[in-house]
Amino acid sequence: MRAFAQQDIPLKLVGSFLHANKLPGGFDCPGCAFPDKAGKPLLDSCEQGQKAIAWEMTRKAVGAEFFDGKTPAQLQALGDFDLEFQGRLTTPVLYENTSGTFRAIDWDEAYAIAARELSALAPESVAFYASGRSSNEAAFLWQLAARAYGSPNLPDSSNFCHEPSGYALKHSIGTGKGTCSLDDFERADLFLVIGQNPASNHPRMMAALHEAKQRGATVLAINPLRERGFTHFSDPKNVGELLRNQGSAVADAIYQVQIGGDLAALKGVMKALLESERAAPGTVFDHAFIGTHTDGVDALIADLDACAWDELIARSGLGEAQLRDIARRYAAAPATMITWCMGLTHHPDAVATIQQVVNLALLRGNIGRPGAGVVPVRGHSNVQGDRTMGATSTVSKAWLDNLEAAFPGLRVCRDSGRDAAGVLDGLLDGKVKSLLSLGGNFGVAAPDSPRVLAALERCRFTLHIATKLNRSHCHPGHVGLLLPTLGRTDKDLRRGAEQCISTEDSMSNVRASRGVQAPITESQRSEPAIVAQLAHALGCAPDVPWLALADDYAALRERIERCQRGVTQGFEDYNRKLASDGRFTLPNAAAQRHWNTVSGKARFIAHPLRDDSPVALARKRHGDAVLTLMTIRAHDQFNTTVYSADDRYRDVQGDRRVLFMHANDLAARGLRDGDRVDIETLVDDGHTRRVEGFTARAHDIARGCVAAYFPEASGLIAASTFSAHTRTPLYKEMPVRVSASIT
Ligand SMILES: Nc1nc2c(c(=O)[nH]1)N[C@H]1C(S)=C(S)[C@@H](COP(=O)(O)OP(=O)(O)OC[C@H]3O[C@@H](n4cnc5c(=O)[nH]c(N)nc54)[C@H](O)[C@@H]3O)O[C@H]1N2
Ligand SMILES: Nc1nc2c(c(=O)[nH]1)N[C@H]1C(S)=C(S)[C@@H](COP(=O)(O)OP(=O)(O)OC[C@H]3O[C@@H](n4cnc5c(=O)[nH]c(N)nc54)[C@H](O)[C@@H]3O)O[C@H]1N2
Ligand SMILES: [Mo]
Repeated sequence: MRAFAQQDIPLKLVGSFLHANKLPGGFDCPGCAFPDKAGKPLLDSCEQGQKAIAWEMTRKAVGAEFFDGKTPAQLQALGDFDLEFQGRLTTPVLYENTSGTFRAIDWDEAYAIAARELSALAPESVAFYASGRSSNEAAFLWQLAARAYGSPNLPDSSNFCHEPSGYALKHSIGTGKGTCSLDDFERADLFLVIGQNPASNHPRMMAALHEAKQRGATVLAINPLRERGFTHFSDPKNVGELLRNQGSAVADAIYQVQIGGDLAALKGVMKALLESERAAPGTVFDHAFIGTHTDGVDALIADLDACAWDELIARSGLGEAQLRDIARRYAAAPATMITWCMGLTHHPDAVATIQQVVNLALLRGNIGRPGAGVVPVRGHSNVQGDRTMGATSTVSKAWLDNLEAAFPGLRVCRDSGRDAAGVLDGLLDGKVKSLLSLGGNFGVAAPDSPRVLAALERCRFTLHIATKLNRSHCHPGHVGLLLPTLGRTDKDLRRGAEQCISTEDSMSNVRASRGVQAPITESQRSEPAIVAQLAHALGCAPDVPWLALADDYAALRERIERCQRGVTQGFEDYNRKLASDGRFTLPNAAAQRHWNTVSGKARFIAHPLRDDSPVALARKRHGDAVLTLMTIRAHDQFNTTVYSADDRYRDVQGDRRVLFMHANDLAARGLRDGDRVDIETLVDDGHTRRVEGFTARAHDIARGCVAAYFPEASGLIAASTFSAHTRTPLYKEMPVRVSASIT
């Protein structure tokens, strides 16, 4: 496999580390947030996890000789793959606009410069971004440092990702997390997999679906793209088989919805259910559940009655027969799990759509019983844990009170802070003057990436704590620091004692994780150590024993446990539970049918179909010229990390500047498969967004919809447009025009 060969890591070696991955004491795969099976994690390795591990475990290093004297322009000239391919970062690096070049420095100088810069800035002009790869321990210290310094601005990758899921679930069922465990995969009769490509992005879930299918469960995918993984899936543990693209169909059917058509599609399914229920009362809806546990069903029914079939069909792009087919299969299944990912969240109506998912589940009592539930499948391996640790812009008063109680003398900032959208605004209008990042690639992950990267250069100070070099690092502020950190796979020794960290997966399992190999150099530092040293150097909150906490993660977890009292249930005896079993599961109130909503019930929430999305507005102006663009992941990438330019499930080799189109949409523009095309965004906000020379590829995708890879197409996503309620970027619903390339 290229990813392994490129990293000078033999596949066998990665395998042997995975086999050492037993609890307690194993390590949590940094690949994705899908859980391991308790008791036999070593069986749950997968090709994508192995890639992520090999990428991090590489012995390739990038040091002083690479950086010294280089200008940002020289680094910017490298491609995304080449930047990370340099290897693991090993030395702190400083950029100053006075010299115009980077140079390696030592840690003491790095901390002193960070303290000097942050002291000179107003805390409200500084943002602390967290990507979801760090540990619970690092995330806790990150938010503590930000709040102790006086900044409430804690944007996180979740703002770009599952934010609408958390919001929608919190308001509908009172718990912002998924309600299922892995056991439910073994009991469900039907799986609705909506807006998700698990074969590439959550292969361990694919394995669970594969097993379910073999015992007779039904799997239905709702997706504009006929993703190959649903039709030809092999066991992800068997890399060889995957390479041959063989395997069996996991999905019984794929319903090729229009991009953004899920709200209408789900309404259509519920309308069909309602009609069946009326035809044979008591046979479809779970009246006992609805009566005891929910409110709002009458408003939902009125809304469904008010929707005309014609409109639901036109908006969803699915035929009435298809919608009735989903309804029929759903009504026949004793227990259904509904899972989704970015195909539902990166849209204007994301919250409304996810609340329809909940409505659908509630109609048949499909929450809080075996084999049933609603499951947002998370992205980054610890994105859920980072949130639980308070590393986000909105936290409860109880959390802030607890922080102050856990560290007597500490005063934290209590203002409401900027989320990622707020930070984008601030970067573009100059009010945010400094971005500090605990991992991630903010300038590339953000919409309007070229403008955001340029805004980073206007910052007074930027700081990145990272394992590998990426594009955001190549656009430093007037003063920029890049600090090399240990990753999940590295052994973490603090004062001679090996430390373990903890993470929380997509199903609320908290687990211990220990590195498996010695760090590549002694000069890298752990994330908790770097964050603690920064806070210590800054002199904020002298009452917090920053350095002592960074030397003993168990002591740090004792403080975390105190801060979770009355906020998150399940952290009692945090250290003991990690030490004895290596993992524990946080209770989920909604899964117990306790509804922490305003009404104390699970809520049916009806939503109208809207006409003001950017695509709808563009169609009013440009008619049929408008296509709807989604930006998606290839099989060989992890977010902005590009492992290779191949995407074998979509028959793409050596090219990432590709645009997938329906053959009829190509023909309608006089284009053919393989032609060069230019793509232009049709959002009327005074900015031109255009990419040129992409290769058009005829593909099995819904009419009117096109797909390109992120980050290559990220410059087309307008930062001026967002989802309702959560201001999540519209990475998968941009109006564009495609034309033959002029270049
Ligand atoms: N190997 C690997 N694993 C990963 C990642 C990675 O990059 N690589 N990223 C991680 C992260 S952070 C995340 S968030 C997840 C992402 O996991 P996914 O959400 O599976 O990733 P995307 O490629 O963004 O794919 C979105 C899917 O939604 C579909 N889709 C797009 N628009 C719509 C729509 O309007 N309706 C419906 N029904 N479907 C739609 C697309 O066709 C595609 O199949 O994966 C995580 N795991
Ligand atoms: N156009 C478009 N844009 C998108 C999306 C999309 O679908 N389309 N998806 C969005 C989604 S779902 C997400 S979650 C975001 C992701 O956005 P981010 O989380 O900001 O980006 P990543 O690409 O995951 O970050 C990769 C970098 O993280 C660093 N890194 C890796 N491991 C570690 C570690 O252990 N510690 C530290 N400190 N650093 C580490 C490395 O330097 C690596 O280069 O992107 C969003 N952006
Ligand atoms: Mo994500």
